[in-house]
Amino acid sequence: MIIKNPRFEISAVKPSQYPKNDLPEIVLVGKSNVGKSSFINTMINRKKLARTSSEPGKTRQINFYNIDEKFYFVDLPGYGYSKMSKQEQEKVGSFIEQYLFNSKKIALIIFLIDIRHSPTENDRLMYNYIISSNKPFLILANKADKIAPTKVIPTCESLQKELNPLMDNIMLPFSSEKKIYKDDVWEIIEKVVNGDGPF
Ligand SMILES: Nc1nc2c(ncn2[C@@H]2O[C@H](COP(=O)(O)OP(=O)(O)OP(=O)(O)O)[C@@H](O)[C@H]2O)c(=O)[nH]1
Ligand SMILES: [Mg+2]
Repeated sequence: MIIKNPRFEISAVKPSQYPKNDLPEIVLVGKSNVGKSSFINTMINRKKLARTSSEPGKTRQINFYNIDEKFYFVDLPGYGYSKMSKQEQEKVGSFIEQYLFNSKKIALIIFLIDIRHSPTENDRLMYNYIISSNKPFLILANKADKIAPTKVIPTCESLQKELNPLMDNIMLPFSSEKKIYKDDVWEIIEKVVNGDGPF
């Protein structure tokens, strides 16, 4: 997909602030610091459209990026940042739940986990939520540049075994640093956005 005019549209903290149109939404979920905001920048070839930080807890609201009036990338806050106050963690958790529960336009959930670590307890909760939501999803084992290239595929497979023993979900490695698997992910996004059925 050739992207011409990606733009930040709105930061929302409640459903009444979500965009009021019918564009499909592709939402990024995952723990804090796993690379959700960076993923958006990578996909659209912009360094700083979505704000990122080496400190976890950067994204605190629900940010909608309008991609050429075709779809939205929805950047959610991450979960599980232990240094955030309990109150703030609860607030962020309720933004995530409220969005996932209320939005009728989610076309694809992109679930990022860190390729270097076993899924966390919160990752498992998110995985179970996604399965029960019945929405299309894709799991990405991010930061693949951080491990040896020969280990990328086997590590991705063993992570998938942990999370999805039946191995029937789609899980790919990804790296915003090295841009690996970017084309494969675009292919899936295009299918979803064009309503071309299962990918
Ligand atoms: N090496 C490497 N670093 C990455 C990759 N993706 C993101 N990062 C780095 O990880 C840090 C966190 O990235 P963000 O994109 O802000 O993470 P996030 O998931 O949006 O974090 P929150 O907004 O706190 O939930 C930044 O320092 C990024 O540069 C990747 O694929 N490889
Ligand atoms: Mg972020």
